[in-house]
Amino acid sequence: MPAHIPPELITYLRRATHVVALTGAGISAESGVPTFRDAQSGLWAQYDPQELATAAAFRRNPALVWDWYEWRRSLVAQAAPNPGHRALAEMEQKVPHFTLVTQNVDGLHRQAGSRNVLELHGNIMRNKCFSEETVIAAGDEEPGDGAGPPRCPHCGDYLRPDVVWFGEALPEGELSAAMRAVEECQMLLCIGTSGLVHPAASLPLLAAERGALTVEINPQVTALSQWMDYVLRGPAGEVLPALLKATWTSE
Ligand code: BJW
Repeated sequence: MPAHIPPELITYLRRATHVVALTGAGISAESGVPTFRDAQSGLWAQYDPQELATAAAFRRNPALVWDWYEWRRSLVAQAAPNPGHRALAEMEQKVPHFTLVTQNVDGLHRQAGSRNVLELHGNIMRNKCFSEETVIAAGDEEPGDGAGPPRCPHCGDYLRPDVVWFGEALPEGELSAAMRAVEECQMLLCIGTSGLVHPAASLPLLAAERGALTVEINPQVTALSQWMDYVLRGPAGEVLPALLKATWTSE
């Protein structure tokens, strides 16, 4: 049963001219993509994702980190957008200015039809050179040494997924566009994120500081819950379609 949606929240959303949605792994959970801090399954159960998503881990054991990403890519390749992704794509059509800021690397928002998407942590389906950081198109890689990752066709170093690891800077254009949108919006929806990883986790606080109404959509309490104006407890795949319907079918 989806969370109760307060009527004043519906009125606010209906009148808002600029809305930001910040999403995290939870929105893709109902598509079968495990959240980042979920227990890993099978072979990977013995590894902590926070220990694998670093340049130091890749340097130490490129084959191990590459294989982990190959496993996750196979999950993403089988996944399809769920009603939560689709509700956000539809909301973009209703709100005059709608910015979707995602920490997810799975590309499911664009697949669902969202257009104004800022990917803060990159995209798992792209590769780049470990040393030069040039993005290498699929098919242009040089073969690796058997078990290891493929090689850069220009310099011969390893390729790595084009995602943001701990200790690395977020893509500058995406981060500054996200901050601008957050500073200007009237409402921020914070969906399916634990709110533990910065700078993404600071965005809802920045929105609140600038006077936007903040709403969390998550079945669990998070590090951000206490700062939110409204909390809708429930899975995004149920709460978002309910919010969309309540806001735009009774006008
Ligand atoms: C549902 C649901 C359903 C379940 N519906 N919900 C300030 C303070 C402290 C530390 C720092 C700070 N600033 C920077 C740092 C350091 C660090 C950091 O934040 N560390 C913390 C862990 C302490 N940050 C960084 O290192 C960042 N870089 C940086 O700051 O660089 C500075 C710099 C500047 C200039 C030069 C050089 C450096 C980079 C962070 C990169 C994060 N990367 C990852 C991996 C991406 C690639 C990959 O996927 O492998 O991004 S880590 C991981 O966490 C991934 C995620 O995008 C990110 C956030 O996770 P998310 O999405 O919140 O997922 P979960 O699993 O945590 O939560 C899921 C939620 O869903 C839960 O709440 C569930 O309840 C919920 N849920 N089902 C709705 N159906």
